[in-house]
Amino acid sequence: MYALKKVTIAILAATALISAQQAFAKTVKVTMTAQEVDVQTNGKLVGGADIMAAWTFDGSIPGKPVRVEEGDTVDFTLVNPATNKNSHAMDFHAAQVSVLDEFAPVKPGESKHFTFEAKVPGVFMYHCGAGPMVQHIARGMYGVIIVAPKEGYTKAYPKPDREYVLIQSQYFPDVENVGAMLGDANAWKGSLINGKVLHYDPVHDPKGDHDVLEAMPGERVRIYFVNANINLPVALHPIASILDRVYINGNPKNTLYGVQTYNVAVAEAVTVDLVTPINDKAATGIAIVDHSMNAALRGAISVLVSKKDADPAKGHGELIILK
Ligand SMILES: [Cu+2]
Repeated sequence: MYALKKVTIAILAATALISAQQAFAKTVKVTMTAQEVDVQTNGKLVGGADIMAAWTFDGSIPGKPVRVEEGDTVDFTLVNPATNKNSHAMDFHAAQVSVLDEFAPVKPGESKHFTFEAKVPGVFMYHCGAGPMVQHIARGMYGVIIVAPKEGYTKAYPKPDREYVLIQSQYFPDVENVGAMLGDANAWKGSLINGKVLHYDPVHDPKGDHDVLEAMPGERVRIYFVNANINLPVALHPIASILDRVYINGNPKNTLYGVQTYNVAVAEAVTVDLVTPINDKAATGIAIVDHSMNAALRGAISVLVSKKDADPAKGHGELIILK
């Protein structure tokens, strides 16, 4: 009798837990519009042009970050205006659906609606999957979806003081030459970080207008990194620091500690934590680079400045991506 009572209590407790989780799960509406527009890339720095005839989600490279919690339902609509010339599509790496249905191309003048449950926590790429996919990604149609673990912050996944998104991609000046993107190693001229060559690097591009990443001394800075390259892995490395933690695929269940360089595969995303040094005398800098030199010196360097008077807005809200 006693055992039966115990089992009953356990079942009731489990049921209560499940319904509590269901009660917290939300539906998050996300709408994106495919836009074929010119975008500033600073490509001139690596022998291209400053303006790229881009294809984008909502007019910018990358598209906007999508943030949900594990268990949430993403209610997604892709609008492809009649003014566009090409079909576009959406491939969320956080979704487990049908490539032939949800991810199918959408013609100009049409739109596509689908939903999926974000069942797996972590950080995931999204991109346009319309053909030729290589061209749609190279022209800028990608972004990140961050699925926060349902446990929230824990000892294994501490609350960060600031968060930034960095998305790296290969820059091809000739966006029409699909064959070269696939087969000509010299067609690739540099690296874009959040859509621009040396986007956050005033050291190698002193004439540019650079908004560097900022933090205060001793802060935990969490970086959501996506490798949106067409063909090349990224040797993600913080110069003058060590990655305090690497959450493989952004999932706290896959944590590495004290890592100098983490190899990020094409279409992989990873969450890494840096802790800025304590220095009362001067500002300090960390350069987050792709240690593959042909990528670093042609665009893939981002400077994180640690200083007492760091901009309190940076690394929060919409400023997890600096323009
Ligand atoms: Cu597209």
